[in-house]
Amino acid sequence: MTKKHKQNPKRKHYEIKFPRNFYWGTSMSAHQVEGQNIFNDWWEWEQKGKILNRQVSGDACNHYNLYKKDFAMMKNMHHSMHRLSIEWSRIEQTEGQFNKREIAHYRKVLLELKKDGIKPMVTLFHFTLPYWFLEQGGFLNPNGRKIFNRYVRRIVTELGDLVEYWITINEPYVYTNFSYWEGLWPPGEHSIIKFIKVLKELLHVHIDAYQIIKEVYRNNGWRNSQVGFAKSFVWFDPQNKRSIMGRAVARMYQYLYNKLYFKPFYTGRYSLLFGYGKIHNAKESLDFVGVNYYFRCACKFSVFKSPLHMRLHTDKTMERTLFNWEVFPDGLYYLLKLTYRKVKKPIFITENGISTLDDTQRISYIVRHLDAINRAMRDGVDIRGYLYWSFIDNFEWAEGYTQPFGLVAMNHRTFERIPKSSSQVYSEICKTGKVTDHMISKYAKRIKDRILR
Ligand code: IFM
Repeated sequence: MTKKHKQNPKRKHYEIKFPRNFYWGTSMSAHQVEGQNIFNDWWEWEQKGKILNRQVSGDACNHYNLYKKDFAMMKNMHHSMHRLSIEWSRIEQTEGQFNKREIAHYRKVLLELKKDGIKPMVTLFHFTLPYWFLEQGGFLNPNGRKIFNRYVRRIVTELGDLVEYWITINEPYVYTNFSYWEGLWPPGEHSIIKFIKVLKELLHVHIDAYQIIKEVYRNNGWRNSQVGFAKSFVWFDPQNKRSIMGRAVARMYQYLYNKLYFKPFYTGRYSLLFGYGKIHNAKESLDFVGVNYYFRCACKFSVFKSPLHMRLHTDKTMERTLFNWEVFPDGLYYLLKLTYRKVKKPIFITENGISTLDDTQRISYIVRHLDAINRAMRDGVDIRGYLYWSFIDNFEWAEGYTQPFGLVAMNHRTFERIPKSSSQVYSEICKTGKVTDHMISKYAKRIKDRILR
């Protein structure tokens, strides 16, 4: 018998168990799946040929019309939660005029989820803006927040009785980085000053939206609402562990990218990039943290490269996705512990996923990340649910339809949904709340080796 087995004989059969009330499901956003979102800034941008291979979102996954079918599939896959976004540009096609038909559409969507026993988590801003709003400067406009607040108040008043979980903003850093620093997304700016300005403004956008949601719920006597925002997290390591500059850069990004944005929510104050001083209401404006995690970045010293640009420097020997992102589940474990220690709020994994043509790699990715989440939970981190990105292959922003993240594939001509084998394995996990010994042995052997060690 090997030393390993002598040390830990009972651990030969191993499974990863999650609590009974843990939420399981997937995440999507309106523009990426609905189709024909003709009133937003992305639609405009796409027509200018800005997307890879000059693709356009077009009919996307036709989810706007096929949502019932998609939810029925989710139900069959034992999902208990689904994250979706409301497309502001449908609701307010012209400034100040709210479209009743579109509001009624989203009510039907939410009622359908309810019928299927799937809890919605609703995002208010997921990268797209009404075109008229962008033309007025978007969130750089001194009145921008007020205009957004009006939309928030209206939508929460109309739909709040059907929603408990709200995400105010999706990935503020990713949005501002690509839109205002790297210029790859509308409005295509290259300004660090605007990047910081919008990023700071989005802090206030979140705080205002939080307060509005609470007020609307109070006024209507509705049950408690849970409000958070979804932040993208990246694990940063130095490319060369012996380089002092590399280590310093990795630490700096770790701080600027993963920690800084949360500081106001536990200190009530700004710091560094955002200036100094108190922020009104910040400490009372977060019920949970949405964690979006995909990859690790290996940093080396380079002046004024944006943080997300760093990923281009990653170590070539590591496992990659089709997006060229480095797979690193331990990063999620570290970030969950680090965030919870500071912020002390419940966490939802609001996005985690892989674009790959190899579905076995997808299953392995899910299993390994669930192991990382489970380890963090065993270390005391309060994690309430896991939402895989994404239910179906969809429109991946500047990369168009070239990044298959879905558990389900789609025929772009007929919109037929074609479940991949990962959807079956994930469905089994959602049904039982367990990653079985068989799954670990088959898809993530290294986890088992670690446990037996
Ligand atoms: O598709 C995006 C999503 O809109 C936001 N988070 C990352 C995903 C994959 O890139």
